Amino acid sequence: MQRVILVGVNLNNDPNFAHSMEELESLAQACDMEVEATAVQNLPAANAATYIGSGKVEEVRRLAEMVQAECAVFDNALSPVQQRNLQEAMDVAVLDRTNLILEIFGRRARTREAKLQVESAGLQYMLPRLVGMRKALSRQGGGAGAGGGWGAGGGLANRGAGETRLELDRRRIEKRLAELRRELTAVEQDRATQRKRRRESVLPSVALVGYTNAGKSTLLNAMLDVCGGREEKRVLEQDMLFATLDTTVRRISPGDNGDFLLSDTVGFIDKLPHALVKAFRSTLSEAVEADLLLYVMDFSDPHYREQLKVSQDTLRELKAGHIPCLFVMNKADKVMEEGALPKLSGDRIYLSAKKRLGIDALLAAIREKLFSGMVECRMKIPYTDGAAVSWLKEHAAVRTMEYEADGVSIFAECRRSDMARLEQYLCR
Ligand SMILES: Nc1nc2c(ncn2[C@@H]2O[C@H](COP(=O)(O)OP(=O)(O)OP(=O)(O)O)[C@@H](O)[C@H]2O)c(=O)[nH]1
Ligand SMILES: [Mg+2]
Repeated sequence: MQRVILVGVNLNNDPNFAHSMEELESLAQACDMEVEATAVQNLPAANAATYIGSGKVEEVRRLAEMVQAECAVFDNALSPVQQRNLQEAMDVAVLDRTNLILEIFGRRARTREAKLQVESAGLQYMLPRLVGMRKALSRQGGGAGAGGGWGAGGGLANRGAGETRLELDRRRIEKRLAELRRELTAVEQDRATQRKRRRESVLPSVALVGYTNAGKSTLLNAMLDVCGGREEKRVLEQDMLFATLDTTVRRISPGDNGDFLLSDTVGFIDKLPHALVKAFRSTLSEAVEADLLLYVMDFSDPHYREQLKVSQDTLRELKAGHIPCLFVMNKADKVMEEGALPKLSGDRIYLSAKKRLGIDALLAAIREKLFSGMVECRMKIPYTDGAAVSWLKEHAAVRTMEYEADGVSIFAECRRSDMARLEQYLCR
C-alpha cells in the first residue's frame, strides 16, 4: 500500500465538493493507496501556477512529510504547469485525478483494444508533462509505486534528467502514439465490421450506460437470468469503480420475437479525462449506435442526478444525445420498500437489479420502446426466396402461414422498418 494525502480546492463553495473528495478517495483505494490525510482549501478561483495558494503549498508539503506520504493526489486535472510547479515545491510525487483514472484503466484493461486505448490516452496525457513527471518518477526511485508508471507510460523511469534525454523520450512517445493510432484504426475497422454483421441480422440494439458502479453489469446479468440465458454468458459485477472496461454484447430473448442485443459498456465518472473519452470512443460506439439507451443510476446515491448529467454530457459529446432512452433507477431496494417495486413513472423505472425486482417490467418497457412501431401485414413470398421467409420468422411475430401454389402467404406483425425491407412481397 502506498501512503498518500489528498488535496482539494473548494471553488466558490461548490455543493459537490465533499462528494468529489470522497470519490477521489475511492479512486485512490482502487489504486491500492492508503489515504493518510486530506488537505482542503477554499478559493474563489484556482491558482494558475500551483492550483492551491502558495502558502498552502508549503502546508501540504509539511503535512505529507508528517504523515510520511509518498504522494500528494490532487482532486482535479492539474495543468502541466501546475503539476511541474507543485512537483518542484514538494518532496513527494504529485499526482492528479486523471493519473488515478488512467492507472485504474491501465490495470483493468483486458482486451487488446482497451489496452491500446489506455496506452494512447496515457501517453497523450504524459507528453506535455514530461519534465515534471520525470522528477516524480526519479523521486520515487523509478518504480512509481502502484502499477509501474503513472498513466500507462511505464518504462520511462530512472533515466536521469537532461534535455537530450527529454527530447528522445518525447520523440519515442510521439512515434509510439502514431503506432497506436494505426493499430487502433485497424481494431476499430474490425469492430465496425462486426457491428455491421450484427446490424444485418437486424436485431435491435440496446445499450446500458451510466456512472461507474451504478449496476449496469448486474442488470445485464439479471436480464440474462430472467430470459434463461446461459451461466457462461454472465459478465463481471463488482463493487469497485470501473469493473467493466470492455464492451460486451449479449442477446436477450424475452420470447415472442422480442429479441434484442444488449451491450454493457464502460462507466463514466466526473472529470473523466478528455483523452480517455476520446480513446474509448470506439468501445462506446456500441452505445452511440444503439436503438435505445438505458441510463442506469444508483438511485440510493444522493448524487444520482449529477451522475446522470455526467453520463448524458459525455454521450452528447460522443453524438449519442438523440437516441431514445429509458431511465433505470437501480438499487431502489436500498431506499424503498421492496413491496413497492417495481415502480413506473413515465420513462423511469425504479427497480433492483441485484434482487431481480422489476426486471420483467423493464423488459416490457424495452419492448414497448423498441417495437411500438409494429404493424400488421400480409405478404406473399415466392418459394424462390426461402431466405426472406426464414428472416421474417426470426424477426417478426408470424401469426399465420399458408403454403400456396405460388408461394407462402404470411400474416405477421413486424416493425415498420422491417416491413419496408420486404416491400416487394406486401399484399395491399
Ligand atoms: N443493493 C443493491 N446493490 C446493487 C444493485 N445492483 C448492483 N448492485 C451492486 O453494485 C455494485 C456495482 O455493480 P456493477 O453491476 O458491477 O456496476 P457497473 O455499473 O457495471 O460498474 P462499472 O462496471 O464499474 O462501471 C455491485 O456490488 C453490485 O452488487 C441493486 O439493485 N441493489
Ligand atoms: Mg460493469
